[in-house]
Amino acid sequence: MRTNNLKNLASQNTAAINGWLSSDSSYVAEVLGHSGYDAVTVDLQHGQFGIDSVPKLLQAISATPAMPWVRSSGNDLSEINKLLDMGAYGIICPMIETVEQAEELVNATRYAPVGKRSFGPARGLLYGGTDYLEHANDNILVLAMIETPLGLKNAEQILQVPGLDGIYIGPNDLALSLGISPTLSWVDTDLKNHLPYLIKLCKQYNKYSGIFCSDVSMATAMRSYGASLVTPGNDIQMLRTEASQRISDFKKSNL
Ligand code: 3PY
Ligand code: MG
Repeated sequence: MRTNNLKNLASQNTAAINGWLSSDSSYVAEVLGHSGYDAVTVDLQHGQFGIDSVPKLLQAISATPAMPWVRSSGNDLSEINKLLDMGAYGIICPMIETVEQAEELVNATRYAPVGKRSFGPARGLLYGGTDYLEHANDNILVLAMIETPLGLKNAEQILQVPGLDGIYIGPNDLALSLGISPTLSWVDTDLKNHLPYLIKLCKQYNKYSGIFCSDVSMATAMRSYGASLVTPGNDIQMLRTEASQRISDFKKSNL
């Protein structure tokens, strides 16, 4: 089976950098994939497209060195089965709050005897290789999103669920559900305690830790705490930031 480079990077204690695709464009997916990211995640939860767009986006990422990942829209066995069959090499599942929900996620992502993933690997087989079935359980990365106070409280137990590789932290929802405005910088809120706590907990249990970051300085700080993978913003955010910067730079000339 094609090696999951993200697992290799983690075993070498090398940071992985992840691109985030919110737009329904295989061209943008391909551009991100060729930009040097180790993985590109198709965001089916908040991206502006439905599941029917996912195959073309994964095909585009598969034509690049980046690993194709998907954030599912929820913790749904049939949707997650389909995303893996479409060739996702990593699954990030939003809003996991309890051990039971983490176990359901493992059931949706792992073949028996570990879980209840149904057989029909389709594009997974094309991208992964003919021995996909034999190695899929060990090779595909499965991360539970911790982004609520209950998830935060149960994180230590969630991390010990067999078959789960680790967690992916959603700082925006975590802030919102703690009554903190997500527009505030994490350093000025209680997130400055919660984020390092979660990342260090993953280290303690030798588990994978990913985190969405608003910018590169946050990504750098999260890596300094030991995060395995950082996502410094999404495609649309980068486009808008760069466009606004160019307009503002031009206007400064007053010509
Ligand atoms: C969050 O920050 O809540 C996320 O889900 C990041 O995409
Ligand atoms: Mg979220």
